Amino acid sequence: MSLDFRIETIAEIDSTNRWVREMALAGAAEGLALRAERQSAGRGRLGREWVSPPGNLYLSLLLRPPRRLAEIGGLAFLAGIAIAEFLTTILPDPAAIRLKWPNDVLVDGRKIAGILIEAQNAATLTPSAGEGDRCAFVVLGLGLNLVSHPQGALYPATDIRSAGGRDLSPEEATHGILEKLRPLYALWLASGFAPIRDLWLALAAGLGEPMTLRLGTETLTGLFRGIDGDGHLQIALDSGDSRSIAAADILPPL
Ligand code: BT5
Repeated sequence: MSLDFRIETIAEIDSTNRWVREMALAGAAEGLALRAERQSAGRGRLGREWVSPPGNLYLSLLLRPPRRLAEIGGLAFLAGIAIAEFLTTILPDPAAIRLKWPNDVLVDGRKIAGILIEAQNAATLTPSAGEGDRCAFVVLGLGLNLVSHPQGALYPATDIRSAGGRDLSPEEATHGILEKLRPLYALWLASGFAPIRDLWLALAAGLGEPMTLRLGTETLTGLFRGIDGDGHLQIALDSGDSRSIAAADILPPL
């Protein structure tokens, strides 16, 4: 099965994720995509900002996978793999490209791309229809730094030009990433998260190494043990316990 994307472009918008979500609520079909030249209010996770000047890639895709909400987190891993695979065709040193849990792509330990998955619960849209925890749609947003990156972010950043890659336009990057994403999405639909997890682990940064995690006001230190079948991070704590973490931030260095 192959998914065809219908890519619209716009010079400026607050957030491509916000717009695609609005179109989805109005009934747009799977495959709608919006690319903006810049965003005035690009968003990250947990209400954070995504710095979005002209020259970089800001893209949001509308997907309608017939899946439960609990399974949707797998798409963030899948998107990271797609971006990493694309970057191996662009950057001089493929070994420098790594994935950081849950949703970042790193080059030489610096964040080059971020992914924001926003899923809509079908039951909220049609409360009487007995939808359980079915997903009505997902907006998969991705930002990839092509020619510039912000300074002073919590996690150090980079861009393709700074990392020694060749100059490429946001259009070219869009097509290159979608080409990698299509077969991965088909694989996920057909076989679930297990093969995605394997691909992700093969590209993961810092496996088996010390890590620091921030969960709200709590800080955890231990060894990064990988991810489980739900995409939760596995950490072997310095205290000797093991924990499985659904959501947190990894602090540098990883
Ligand atoms: C993310 O959040 O990494 C998800 C970013 C998703 C952006 C895309 S762009 C198209 C679509 N439309 C949207 O409105 N969003 C999506 P998070 O893991 O929370 O990381 C955010 C943090 O990364 C910020 O708090 C900064 O520290 C840092 N940051 C912000 N802009 C950055 C950039 N351009 N490059 C690298 N790091 C950045």
